[in-house]
Amino acid sequence: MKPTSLVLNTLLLILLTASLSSAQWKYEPTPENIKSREWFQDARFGLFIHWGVYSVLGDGEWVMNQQQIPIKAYEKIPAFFNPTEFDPKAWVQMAKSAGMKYITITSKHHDGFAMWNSQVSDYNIVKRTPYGKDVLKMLADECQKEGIKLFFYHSQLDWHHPDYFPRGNTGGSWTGRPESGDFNKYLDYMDAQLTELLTNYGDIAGIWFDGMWDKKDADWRLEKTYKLIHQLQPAALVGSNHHRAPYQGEDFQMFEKDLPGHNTTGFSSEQVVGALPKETCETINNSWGFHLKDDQHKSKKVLVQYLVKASGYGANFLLNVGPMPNGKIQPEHLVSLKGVGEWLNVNGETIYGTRGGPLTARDWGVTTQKGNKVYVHILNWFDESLTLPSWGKKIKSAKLFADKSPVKFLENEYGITIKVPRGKLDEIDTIIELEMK
Ligand code: FHN
Repeated sequence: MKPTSLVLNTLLLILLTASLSSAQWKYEPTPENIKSREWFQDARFGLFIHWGVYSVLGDGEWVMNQQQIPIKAYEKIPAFFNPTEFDPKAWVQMAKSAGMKYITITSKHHDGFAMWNSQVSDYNIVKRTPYGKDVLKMLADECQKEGIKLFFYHSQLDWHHPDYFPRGNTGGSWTGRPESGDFNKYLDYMDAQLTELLTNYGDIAGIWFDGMWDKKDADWRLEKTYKLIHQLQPAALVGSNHHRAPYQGEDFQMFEKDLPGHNTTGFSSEQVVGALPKETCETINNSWGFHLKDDQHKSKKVLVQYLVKASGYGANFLLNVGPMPNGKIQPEHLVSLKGVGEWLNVNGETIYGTRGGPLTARDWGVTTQKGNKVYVHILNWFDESLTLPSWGKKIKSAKLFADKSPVKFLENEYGITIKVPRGKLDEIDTIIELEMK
């Protein structure tokens, strides 16, 4: 029987309304969310943790794809993952001592393995490993106790699920998955696992998505997933490492291994710096997941200067460690984190609660600001005087932050010249505190 024109018109109207409503979706963050964004920008420094069964192989978190390990073989690895020395208390204390205010840990990376007791799939740490404990629950409880906020990194890209189809640029036929599948069924699965993470683990500060770049033109149903997150936890912040301008529903913009607006890695060619709170992430050596041979451990100076530069750009710094399969953090990284914490113990006032300074970044360094204070962070300067362009406000006083000793300054048509005795220059960061009138 031919459908009447009424049926066809009605169908057309439904389709049109649906497409219009999604095209017109305007995300309005809740008051709780706006409050979270302020907290996030004040926090400035977080710990990124990439931890999964891949750490058993000690070859980074991409080992499944790089070695083209079929799912049938990769599924043998969880049986060797037994992190008996995992101590959530020690991890949280390490983060706090480093001056970090939040932790972002991988709940599921691209290998599809759930690091929590998922009821949606038994491909998880409780059901498939001899360790058999829900490490995310253990960490969430400790974070709650210690006042450290917890984000979950969640990979949209999945090299294990059969319905992640059509596949993208990675996790190809070598995985052994069928040449068919229903992507929306996979997204339902992803939403179901996100619901578990946002229901059973207390207050979650946010979701850190990654992997859209694997299928750039796919319909990732962001509106549905983001609405789900904002309904389950209105204060939770959503971010996604898609290297594009932020989408509706996102609450912060992330930059990977680059300061906002820079593109040293080539990841950020399409990325426009938006008005949302910003965060840059970087590895403590050269690897996200545990890598046996990676001894390129960044120095305290490099790490502190990256944190200071990020703050100068009005961005947070999310510094990554990749724990070992026994649940411990590499000793070299414990030392590095301790060093950054010691620096923040002395200079944290010029970082926490600040916003990007009145001057854009310069070769010599950056500025941060808080109230009527401007902090001039001289990172790379050897002369005894430095002239800054005026930003339209007069200086009331100037002092060396380190010892509060007065700093001479001159304001004239050329700008603001400050004089720093060579003997007081600090090889990591010479901070001049300007109090504005
Ligand atoms: O492929 C991931 C990678 O494993 C890691 O998680 C980083 C962290 O920013 N993000 C992707 C690479 O851009």
